[in-house]
Amino acid sequence: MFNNSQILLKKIKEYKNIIISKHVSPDWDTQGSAYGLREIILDNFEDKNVFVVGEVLNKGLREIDETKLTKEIINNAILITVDVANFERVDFEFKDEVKEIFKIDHHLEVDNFAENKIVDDSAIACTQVVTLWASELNLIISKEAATFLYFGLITDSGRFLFEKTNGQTFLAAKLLIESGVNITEIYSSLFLKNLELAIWYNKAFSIAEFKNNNSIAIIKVDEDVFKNIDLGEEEIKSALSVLSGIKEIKIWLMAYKTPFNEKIKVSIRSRDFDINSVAINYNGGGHKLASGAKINNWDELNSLVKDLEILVNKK
Ligand SMILES: [Mn+2]
Repeated sequence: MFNNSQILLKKIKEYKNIIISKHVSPDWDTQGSAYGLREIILDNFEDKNVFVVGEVLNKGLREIDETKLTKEIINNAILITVDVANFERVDFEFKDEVKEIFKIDHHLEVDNFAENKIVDDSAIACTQVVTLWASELNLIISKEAATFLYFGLITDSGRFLFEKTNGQTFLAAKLLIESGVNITEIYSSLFLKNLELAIWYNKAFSIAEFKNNNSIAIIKVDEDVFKNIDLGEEEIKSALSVLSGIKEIKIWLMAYKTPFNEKIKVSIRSRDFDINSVAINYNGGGHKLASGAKINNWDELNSLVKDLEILVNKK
């Protein structure tokens, strides 16, 4: 099914030392792919050293495996990158010093940094690619591996809501559930929020501004919010979701200034407008329907919003 399934198998057999790296600012898809693949390799192949490197999601720490690496190991290892399109986003200091690189990904192929790869840009998640690859080769997927992989599948697909969710996504979900994942536990750990976060979501909705006949909605967050609430940047940012799923709102965004950064970061979302085409003009970019930007001041936000209005009104 995938072009290079056998090559990846061959490479794993060939190398004793395997390093798996995530993308910078990890999410569950890259981390679930990395941990899931590590478990699959350890469960199916004898005598392998597998090192997962990079930042640990939500912990602000580096993976402990990084401390176990020596120059000798790195020089003789294969590096498998998961969920990373661009080489510069591979979160590994010594990525230039490994023997070879294999890429597993689901983003558009824009940076040909690995000679061998499995890239399926129709997949909603990288963990979908890892799961279907393992299944194709009849590899054992333990409950532990499946749990890591399911985390990525469920988050990148927005609980099977996003556009690219397809039959292959549900096939991967079926395989993982049959491997024993406890979906209730996973949903609780991902989606149960504490009261403070719920209160912030409520506040975020109440300060939203609506423009262009309600087709554009903006939540502006200044430094004071960060100083007065005991929530991290990711949690504060996640309140953007309170504006999703509302018929009138075609584009919704959050612009926020943290006390630790000079710039104002902007997260932009839409169901059907190519907001990325605007974001790239404001020091940003991402996906067609989910993108980000970085601006210098609140005046620039007005100009960004104007551009979004033009985008909406064009249709
Ligand atoms: Mn992903």
